[in-house]
Amino acid sequence: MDKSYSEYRAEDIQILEGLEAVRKRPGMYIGSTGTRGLHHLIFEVVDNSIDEALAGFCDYIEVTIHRGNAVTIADNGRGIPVDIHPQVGRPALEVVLTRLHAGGKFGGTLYKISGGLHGVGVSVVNALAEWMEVEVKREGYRYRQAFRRGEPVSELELLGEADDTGTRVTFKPDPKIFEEVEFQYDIVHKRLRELAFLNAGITLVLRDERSGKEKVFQHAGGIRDYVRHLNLHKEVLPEDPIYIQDSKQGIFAEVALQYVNADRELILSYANTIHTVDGGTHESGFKAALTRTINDYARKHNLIKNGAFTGEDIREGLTAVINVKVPEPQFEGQTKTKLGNSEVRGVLDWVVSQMLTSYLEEHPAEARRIVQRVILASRAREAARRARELTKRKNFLEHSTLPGKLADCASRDPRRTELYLVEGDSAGGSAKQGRDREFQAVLPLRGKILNAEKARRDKLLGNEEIRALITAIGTGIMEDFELSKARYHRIIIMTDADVDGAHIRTLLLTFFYRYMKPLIDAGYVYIAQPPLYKVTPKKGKKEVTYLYSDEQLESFLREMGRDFHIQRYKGLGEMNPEQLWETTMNPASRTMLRVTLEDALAAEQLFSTLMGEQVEPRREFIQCHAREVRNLDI
Ligand code: 0RA
Repeated sequence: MDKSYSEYRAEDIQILEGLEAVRKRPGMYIGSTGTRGLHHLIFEVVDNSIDEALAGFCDYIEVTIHRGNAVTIADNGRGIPVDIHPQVGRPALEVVLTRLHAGGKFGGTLYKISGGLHGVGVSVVNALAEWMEVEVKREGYRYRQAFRRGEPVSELELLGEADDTGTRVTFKPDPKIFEEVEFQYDIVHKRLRELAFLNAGITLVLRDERSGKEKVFQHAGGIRDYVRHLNLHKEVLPEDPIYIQDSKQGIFAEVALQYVNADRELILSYANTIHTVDGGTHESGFKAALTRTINDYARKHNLIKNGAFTGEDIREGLTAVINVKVPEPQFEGQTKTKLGNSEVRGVLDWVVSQMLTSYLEEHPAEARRIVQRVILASRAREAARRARELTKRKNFLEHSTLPGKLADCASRDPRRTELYLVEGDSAGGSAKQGRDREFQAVLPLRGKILNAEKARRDKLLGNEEIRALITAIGTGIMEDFELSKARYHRIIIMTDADVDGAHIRTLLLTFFYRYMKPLIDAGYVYIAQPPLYKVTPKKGKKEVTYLYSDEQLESFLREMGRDFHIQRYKGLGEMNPEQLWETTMNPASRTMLRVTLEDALAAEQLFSTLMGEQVEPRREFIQCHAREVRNLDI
């Protein structure tokens, strides 16, 4: 890209301290040394490339996962500077890679991605890499330097001439630091797609040399495309998402929104590309403006008699993505996922009021339909409230006795207790025998009956399986939901590793997402990870090993080299109670996945596609995935 903008001088880089601190306490810098921290290494480097893009110097970023788990991040930004740093007397590249430094000082980037877990610097990645190699093209030349565990192992070398610019970082995570060094395609995929939505105009490419998978992310429509993607295969209003964008007081703000025919509300907010899971001032400014603007419009056009719509009525069925760029973001809360800058609230409120008012005035047909939707939501809420008071629904949810199929646990302390949702009666039997009945409860569910689940609430409550589930969990659903009434703080979905199992998991996640969303927000929902394989040596001591993925099996066989008998589990029913306990239920030895809102949302989207009103997307999906589905069911 254009070199004439390079205003950076080496003395801009502030030096703080060496990297021993990072290797001593990696968690302090990257959050954890588990899967999350591992992937953070990639995202840290990508964030640096995104910073180049935000500063206007980069529009292409490529991530390659190599065999053996090294990874390359390449961009076409200005390239890390290579001139000699005046204080240190070393090339700036070496300084950037070997010293912790203060962010926000380089090259006059307007919106640096910093705060939260991000923004710790490429040097942190270097420190936690077994080895790293950095190649830079800058000012007509190509350079290279290599490192090991954060220390340079070569001088900065001049490799030759170059007619473009960019940075290419390749590293292998240090197995001495990380418990797990296998990069997961899906995690990287998710983040790169998100970054492509948040930065319209940038092309991100993901390549996985282990599997040959490759994906290009490029969304000219930015967050409008994001909203379309979230609402895929749903009935939407308006046809094109409403898009709002403006800059005020150095703060850039954009919002895209659209309604769907459902009763959930989905607002995703971002600040400097960080997903602010706990919201913050950008979200509250947006909500305030949305409520006021819709009420003002309805009043002005005599669509509302007296009173006002509540924010909840107005947000029913809403999908919105909020994206702000703030020069000095403050992230609050334990997980640093809440935007704190108070000036942002006013900016969002102003920008959204102004532009949404214009939109409504200029699109009277859409505006009327939106208000009508809100009126329906408001009436439904009112009717539901009255019905609740009059009928036995509340009684049913609160006082009905526990379902007969539930094998409850002895403890009544929800912080300790777990509920296993198990597919089918036979696996249910093994789980009941294998569990620790002190704190583990088991509820067997029958897949076929669950299949009758329909979006309508009354139908839903008529379903016996669903009723058993609701009473066992104890929280009630939707407006009646009360987290404090949860009878278990871990609700664990345990299904077979086949198509039916995947189907039931999708159904359950969709149900939780639509009717008990706070349960997911609270982190109470888990997916059990039963082993896929049991291997026993053919000769010698018959020591049994359980393996949980194809990758694990492969590396186990590669390392051990001996002859093994391999059994692939087709279902939970093939394990006896002791095996099920040891491999999947025993807290001391099991692994579980905690379900995130994104996981549940993805399940809900899959469910809409498969079960929704629209036939065409379902046919397409089944045709597209027929092969994978067959492969799954071995
Ligand atoms: C320090 C200063 C400048 C850019 C960078 C570092 C930089 C780091 C990375 C990491 C991956 N890709 C990157 N691209 C750039 C500013 C350079 C200037 O002002 O010319």
